[in-house]
Amino acid sequence: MAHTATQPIQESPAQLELYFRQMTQIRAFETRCNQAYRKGLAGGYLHVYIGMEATAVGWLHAIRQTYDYIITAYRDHAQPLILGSDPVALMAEIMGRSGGFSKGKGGSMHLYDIEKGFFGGWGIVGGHTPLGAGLAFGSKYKGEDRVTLCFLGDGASNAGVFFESLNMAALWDLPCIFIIENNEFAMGTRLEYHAADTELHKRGFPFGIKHERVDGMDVLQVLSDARRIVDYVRTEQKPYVVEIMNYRFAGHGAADNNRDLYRTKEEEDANALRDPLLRLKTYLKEHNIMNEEKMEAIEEEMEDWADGVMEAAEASPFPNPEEVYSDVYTDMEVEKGH
Ligand SMILES: Cc1ncc(C[n+]2csc(CCOP(=O)(O)OP(=O)(O)O)c2C)c(N)n1
Ligand SMILES: [Mg+2]
Repeated sequence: MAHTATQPIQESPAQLELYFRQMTQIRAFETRCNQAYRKGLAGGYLHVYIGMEATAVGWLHAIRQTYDYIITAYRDHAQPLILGSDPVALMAEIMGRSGGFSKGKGGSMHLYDIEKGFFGGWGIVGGHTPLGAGLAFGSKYKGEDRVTLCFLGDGASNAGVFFESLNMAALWDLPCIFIIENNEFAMGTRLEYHAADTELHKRGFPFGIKHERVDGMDVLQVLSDARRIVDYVRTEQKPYVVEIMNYRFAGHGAADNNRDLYRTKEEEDANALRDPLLRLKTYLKEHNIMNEEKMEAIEEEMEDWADGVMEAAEASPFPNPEEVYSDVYTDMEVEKGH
């Protein structure tokens, strides 16, 4: 989608540079995550966000960071990076080290940073969508004007619990934006094989929830749509269903080595032309905001940064096996009446 007069660019050169830096940073971090998995430095399940960077960057710059709430599924590395969570603690968690956010017991799928308003990182497909509704219920109940962003996948949009969440969100006018990241695949199953109606934003229709399909590859378009929708949800205190069009550049998870079983090289090559980083680079060049040299320097800087993050995370020791049962249950007193 080209930038037209209908999308006035309000971004300053410094903001544009920040979006470019963050998208490049996510890609470098995710590339290291895949490498760590292949080297046996990260176990369990690990899913990267390569190709979807513009979605998280655009949406997270449209909210009040650390005030508004965010929750997502297991493809969860990008959001905390954008929010400024400690990258070494993130990588250490992914590598199962004691310096991680959950002392290495959560792993890649369960990142968390509540101080930043980031509520995870959930592995059960669709299972976090009622939690998203619950976060929005909590803020509304307390009379706050927070907005909750609840990201979920195209596959998750078929889960029964998602429809229950939509019902409650509509019934109670919850300020929750359900952002369906349509990356065209649920593991190795293509969209048209898993969804009876592939226009996933229509999931909002039976509940009377406003819904629309938007582009997820152009960070400036994402920002402009996200700002408009966030503004509506914050002001009206009502839910919204967004279907954001992406493509999953990598395999489902780091262990997916058989992409050729469910898609062709031609399809991958065609989608590579939609690369959100490529698109932003073209924009920055065409508008004389940044030249090729400066962009390359930033890319190199991020590669070095990611190497440093990985090295520092690797230096963190593994948790002591005696701690296997600690922090499993909380002994926190729950205040009565809350
Ligand atoms: C309830 C449940 N069923 C099945 C799985 C196994 N599973 C993990 S990811 C996944 C696909 C989900 O695809 P999508 O929602 O499109 O998210 P994406 O991986 O594309 O981000 C499945 C079926 C699971 N984790 N939870
Ligand atoms: Mg998907």
